[in-house]
Amino acid sequence: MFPARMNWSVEAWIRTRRTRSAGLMPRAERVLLNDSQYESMDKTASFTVGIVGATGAVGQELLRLLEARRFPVGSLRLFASARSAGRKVLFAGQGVSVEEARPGVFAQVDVAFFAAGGPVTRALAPDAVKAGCLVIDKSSALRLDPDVPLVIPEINPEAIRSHKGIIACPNCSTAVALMGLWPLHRRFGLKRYIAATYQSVSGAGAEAVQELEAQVLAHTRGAVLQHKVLPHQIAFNVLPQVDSFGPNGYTGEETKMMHESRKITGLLELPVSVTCVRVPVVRAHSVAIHAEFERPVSVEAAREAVAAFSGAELVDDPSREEYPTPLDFSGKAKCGVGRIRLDTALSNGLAFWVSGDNLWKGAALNALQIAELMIRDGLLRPKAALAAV
Ligand code: 2RA
Repeated sequence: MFPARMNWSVEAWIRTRRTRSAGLMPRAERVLLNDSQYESMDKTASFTVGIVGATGAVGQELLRLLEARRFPVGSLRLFASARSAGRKVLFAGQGVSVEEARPGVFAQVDVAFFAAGGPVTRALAPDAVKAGCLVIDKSSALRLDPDVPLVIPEINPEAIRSHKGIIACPNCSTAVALMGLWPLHRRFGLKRYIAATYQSVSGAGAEAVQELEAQVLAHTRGAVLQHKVLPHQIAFNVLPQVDSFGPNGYTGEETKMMHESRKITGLLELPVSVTCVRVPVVRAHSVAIHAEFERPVSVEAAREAVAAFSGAELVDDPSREEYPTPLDFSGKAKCGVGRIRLDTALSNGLAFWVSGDNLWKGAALNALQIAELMIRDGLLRPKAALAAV
């Protein structure tokens, strides 16, 4: 079993150049265990954990969180494309070889985190399920499949019980928005919401982060700013496009936010209209939300509801110019909610702002929290233990 560590290891901090990119590395003191299910997990069990897409940005965050949150890893299998096979990745002070992700590799794996995109999930998740491995999927491939629960543990934890081998995680902008919307829905009854996102470049992958950095550097040298990952220059700019456009003029990202919000909240007809915008921020997405509710609202009651919600941190003191920012919420388990005020255009309306880590709550952390919950509730057991019964 890998050694459980109390704090971040030095090795974890220097793992790759990618995670050393400015602003991409969260500060150590922000790695919190206090929402981990560790204390109530079965610590006698140890799991064979797989990560598909281990060398990508989300895969790397999963490794850091598995260690920081003391997930009971007995054995670790790292999978990636054939190109990355053979590379060594450091986990808990030991080098782990990356294997090619292909059918047949899941026979011994208890739980596999898929973070390699829709086509890989479609190609390999059924094989993993057949091998008795629980798949926790970050891709968008199966999120709206009625047989696949789409789960944010602070919102719809009960949904994990209906899985048939695969549990999906929401898109990062949906997750961040819902961490602000959910406590307000519980208090006032959500009727509709309209939002604009401010999405960091890490949402588009490590290459987009490098593109932003290269553009900033080129600008300081008076050189031409080139782009190939994002559709236009992102440095000193904002792009009202995340993902490609559909026939109705909305992008894939905007459509995901609408459908996923409905599925997770259970408000199946919820009217949602979103404009998704890429901004030159390295890490953590923000969302400006205008929401209408069934019942009368007040700023005080809204602040109370947010402060009482386990997934959010209230940062809302206009007199001291205090509100959440993406820098402050990079590497935080919770999402920050602030700028809460009465909406001047909606009845029973509130306007507010949420910032949250797209690579953590929007991806790796949410996936890990699902596994922690499954273990805590006795729904995930090592295959070896099951065979011995
Ligand atoms: C983005 N939400 O930020 C996407 C990543 N899934 O581009």
